[in-house]
Amino acid sequence: MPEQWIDLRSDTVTKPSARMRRAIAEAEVGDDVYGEDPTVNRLERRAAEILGKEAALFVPTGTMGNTIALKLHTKHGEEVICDARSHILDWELSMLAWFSGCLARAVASENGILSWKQIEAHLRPGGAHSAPTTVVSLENTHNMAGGTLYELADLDEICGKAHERGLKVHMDGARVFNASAALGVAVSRVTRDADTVMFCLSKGLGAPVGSLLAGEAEAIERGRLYRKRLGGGMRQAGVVAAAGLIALEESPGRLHEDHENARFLAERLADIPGIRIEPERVRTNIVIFDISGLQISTSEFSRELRQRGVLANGINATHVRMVTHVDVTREECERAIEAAADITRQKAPVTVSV
Ligand code: TLP
Repeated sequence: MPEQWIDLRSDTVTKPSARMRRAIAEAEVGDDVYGEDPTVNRLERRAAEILGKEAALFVPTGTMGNTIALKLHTKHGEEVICDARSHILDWELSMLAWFSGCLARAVASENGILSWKQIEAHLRPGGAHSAPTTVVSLENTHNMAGGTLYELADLDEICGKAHERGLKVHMDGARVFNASAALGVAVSRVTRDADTVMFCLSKGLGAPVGSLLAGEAEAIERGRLYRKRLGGGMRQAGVVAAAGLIALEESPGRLHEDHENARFLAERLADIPGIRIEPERVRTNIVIFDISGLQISTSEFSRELRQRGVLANGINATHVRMVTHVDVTREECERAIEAAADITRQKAPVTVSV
């Protein structure tokens, strides 16, 4: 793929920085399945510290982190409450059913963010006729709702009430550092009351590979066995963990730039006839806009963008997603907007006045 493409498909597409590449080359390694990789051990300790948890486990992907977390908190035949557009429900190949033998109780929400009231209405007590709810899974930020996030007061209420009811709370925090940057609080404040938190190094933080699952030491120790069962025992994984340590150090402080670029994209897209988006709702790095006002499909829109050097995908028949990250500049966002405007000039329905 030519270097000059403006790649807004996801924040997963970032390439490791020069510092990360140096750290990769110089990483001290050992066999992590024996617990002997010093770089992985450092990364796990550092991640736990930053999130304010007892321990953390390095896993290859966010999907594996979520899968292990939900397994830790459930037994076969239970229910997990989540928003209806959650990643765990729509994009993880039914791992909740496949690995944990549980059902997702999907709760429809307007912006991906659940309230305790909505959760409470869907709790199942268990007994002769219903499977019990045992976990609440919160996606923060919420990917398919456009990078939306939980306000701290709502998070506190959900975690407090869930714990009173004996439920566990898992946070799919693939982009929890984006939530923390948008709220202007330490990430440990955002994750404080969740029993487990998964976050990705390989999204906004810009590392090439890896995610962490953090929680109580006892749970994380059990999680290590599930990671092995899932094929995630990675041996000399210090080579990738080394980049993760740099990502934790250098990336959280720059996420506001991605958020500003996303807001900029949203504001300019909103001005284009046929495109609909409410820019003030864009608070982190994901921009999802409605192109149903144009007479073309999202796949055709993506194809047209591609012909103009811009990569972005449709998430359904009517909406397109653009994600900002460390490898897109403001100037490239401007070019992406120009490409979208150019398509709409050619495709927008012509209004004929008589
Ligand atoms: N999201 C990817 C795709 O899978 C859609 C992306 O491009 O945004 N939780 C959330 C909220 C995510 O957005 C993702 C990945 C994951 C979990 C899974 O992470 P990976 O891809 O590392 O398994």
